[in-house]
Amino acid sequence: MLTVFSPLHNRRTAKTELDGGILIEPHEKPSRAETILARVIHQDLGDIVAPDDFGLEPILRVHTPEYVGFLEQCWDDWVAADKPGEAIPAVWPGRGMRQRIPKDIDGRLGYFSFAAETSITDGTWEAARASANVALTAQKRIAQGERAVFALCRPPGHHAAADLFGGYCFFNNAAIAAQAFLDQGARRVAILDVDFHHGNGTQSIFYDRADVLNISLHGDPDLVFPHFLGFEDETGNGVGEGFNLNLVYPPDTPFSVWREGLETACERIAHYQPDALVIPLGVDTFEDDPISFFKFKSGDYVTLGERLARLGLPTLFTMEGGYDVEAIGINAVNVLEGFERASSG
Ligand code: SP5
Ligand code: ZN
Repeated sequence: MLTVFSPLHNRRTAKTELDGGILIEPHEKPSRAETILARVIHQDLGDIVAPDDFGLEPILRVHTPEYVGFLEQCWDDWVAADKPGEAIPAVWPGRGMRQRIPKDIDGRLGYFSFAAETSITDGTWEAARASANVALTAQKRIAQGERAVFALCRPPGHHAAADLFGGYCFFNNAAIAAQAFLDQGARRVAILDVDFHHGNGTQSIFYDRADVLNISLHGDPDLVFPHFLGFEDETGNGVGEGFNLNLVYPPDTPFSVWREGLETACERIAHYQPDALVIPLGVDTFEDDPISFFKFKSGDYVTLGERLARLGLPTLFTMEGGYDVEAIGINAVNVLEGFERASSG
């Protein structure tokens, strides 16, 4: 399987994540992508290519111009305002307040975010752009005939909405790639999000639409991040009614239980007959993940990849979460190797 990777992910090296009332070293750190890349090489998964630059146009198909402009400017505005640390939102347009974009950088940070764990730093813009280009390059390769491509995206994307960052995400790489398929003539695209967390950004981007079937399996948002979206009664809106599916699971869920939901998801996708499949791939479902509560074992990821391959669809994997850095390479590449084995066999 072809992998797309950009060393520019290293431009995002935040020093702080707000967690438990203190600033910790971020869970979402450069060694995540480097460890996955090392495993791709070690296992001889296939060629590794650098991304092309697609400019802002395909990003603006998913994100608002105001948001994109904010991300580009944020760090400079923060520095110009003489702030001592990294850019962290601390105030939001809560219930009953005005939904307008303020001039002040503190106001803008709150307007364009839904969580405070994700700080913006020097280089975040460049890394987020590179990550979107990684996904778009994978999309282009699939459009040119590749069966499956691994977009080794960092920073991740599935929490980012049209005009919100948070959950370590800035641009929604999976949504940008799905929209690119549609803009190039695909009639329908399916998204199957297997990260531990609900893909709230992806859901909100496509919630009113029938040309994208969005499915997410995740930890119960009554108990974990993103807390305010991802419940099973969210099924889509308007013409999009019936084209969003959330399957939620409690603490300590093993793969043997989760895979029943995977089966439901695969049946829905087969029935939908999409032209392409996008898999936001997080391995924070792992038993040793520091911020999650599922109990997947490394071998389970091979089984997951095998099942996805049996859908027989052109498939684009975007890297999302996974915070046990020691195991992240083995677990992510296990999915891809399982996929390859079931595709050729
Ligand atoms: C892409 C992705 O997986 N994003 C996840 C964002 C999670 N953000 C909230 C993290 C809260 C961590 N609380 C940790 C408690 C650990 N003891
Ligand atoms: Zn996650």
